[in-house]
Amino acid sequence: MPIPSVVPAPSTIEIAEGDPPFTFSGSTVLTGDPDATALAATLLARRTGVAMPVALRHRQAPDGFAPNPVHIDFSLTPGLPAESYRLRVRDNGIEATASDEAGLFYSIHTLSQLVQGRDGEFSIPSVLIEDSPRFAYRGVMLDVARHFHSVETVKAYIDRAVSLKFNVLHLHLTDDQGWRIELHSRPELTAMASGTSVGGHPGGFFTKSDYREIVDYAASRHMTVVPEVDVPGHTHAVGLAYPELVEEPVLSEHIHEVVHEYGGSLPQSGTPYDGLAVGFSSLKIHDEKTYDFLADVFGELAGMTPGPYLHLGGDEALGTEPADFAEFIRRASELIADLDKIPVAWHEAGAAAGLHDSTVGQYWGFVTPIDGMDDKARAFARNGAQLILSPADAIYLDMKPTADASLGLTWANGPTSVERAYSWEPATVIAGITDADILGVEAPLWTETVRDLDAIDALAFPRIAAAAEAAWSPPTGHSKLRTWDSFRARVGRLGPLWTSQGIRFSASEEIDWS
Ligand code: TNX
Repeated sequence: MPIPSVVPAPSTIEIAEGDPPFTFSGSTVLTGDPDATALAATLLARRTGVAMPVALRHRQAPDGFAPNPVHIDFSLTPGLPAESYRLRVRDNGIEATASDEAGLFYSIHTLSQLVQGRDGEFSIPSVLIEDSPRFAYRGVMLDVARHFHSVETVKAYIDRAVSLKFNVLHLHLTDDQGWRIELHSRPELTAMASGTSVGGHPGGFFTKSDYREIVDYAASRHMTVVPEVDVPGHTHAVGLAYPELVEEPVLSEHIHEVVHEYGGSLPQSGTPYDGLAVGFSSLKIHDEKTYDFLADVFGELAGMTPGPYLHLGGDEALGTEPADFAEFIRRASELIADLDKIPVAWHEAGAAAGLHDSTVGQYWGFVTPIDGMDDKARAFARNGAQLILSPADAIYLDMKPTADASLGLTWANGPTSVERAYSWEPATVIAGITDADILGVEAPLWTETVRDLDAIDALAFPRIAAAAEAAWSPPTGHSKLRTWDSFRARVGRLGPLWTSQGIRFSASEEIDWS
């Protein structure tokens, strides 16, 4: 069977072997849904160099155009599930149908991937694809706290992610090293705590209008933004602006070890932190001023965020007593629920009695859980809420891809090969957790070592495609395409498309790039 170069693998694909392919010619016109035709014109022209006219009226060639043009037609028809589409390619035309704009949007990305050829000779094999997502939540996370990343970079990452059918951008907006979102209720945060990044590199922050620009850009690409304000730990930067809200840094053995390994200085009250250690900071748990602060921050963020989720962090509060942590998580999650948002928290919050029942958990343990992290994750499901799976030894995109890579970390059993990023199955990570308990899959990219878009690309690609397949495609065993060998063959054919999109992917030796 010829290799259909579609990633993530579609639910079903029939390749009409022997049938002539669709070829691009001067008489191809794009017809139908206006948004879809406009996007298809842009993406297909970028890939093929062939500019195709968009017909103004449905199924009609533009004036003065050759008779009997070959159509690529996009239409909305009721009947398919959300985000799903049907794509039929024949030599005499292409038809894409969906029940919603998101479905048509994804059909165009599939079409772009199917284009084969070079140097003016481009074709698309005759296929029939019927495709639906496995999970509703398909996320990528970008840490803009350890190193700040501009609106332009975030938009570029959105474009990359949506082309692999991701529909959530989780922005890690705050951490020990900086506060990256302007809030009118707490102006000191960005005024005092956004100036630097890891390594003493320049910092930055999003103004409220920058944030709106990102939210709107994402929405126009069928993507929801989930903002994270990480509390009660990861809050050293808060202390630069509001020293009365934070505890003294806990200088544990772990902190000394990290400083020894990576350099940098020990965290110090009132001084920006530019190292790589975690777990030394905390908001004051037993002070009402802390909850006034959270009410301001989450309240304003909720008003700026059209999506349903607010992420409260909750990870690695290493210096906080369990009872204090539980009390804090109870109040923070309730506050978010009272704002009519769904709280999201890293899996540690599952250990907190009183966690609001609606809180979605994000699991960052390993594919084979250790240290009881699976117990904490199961607690969310027991509450009747769902889980997002981000197994760190598979889809933490900030792990080194190879031992000699200059970028990336290694703590999660790194380096992480493309094969390891691919070879895991969501429903078997946490015993007792099945598809019904899983909201989705998210691939985080922490940015301790990541300063710009080239570095993002080099770490994310191609492993981000493995995460996309876990999030979108049928489970392992339910499709012939869901094997490592099929995946690497399909990914190997995406190099020219990725290059045409400006993606500086790592040409991993595990893949035969064609
Ligand atoms: C762990 S896993 C973190 C982050 C680091 C990351 C680096 C989790 C929720 N927190 O604070 O940036 O490792 O890989």
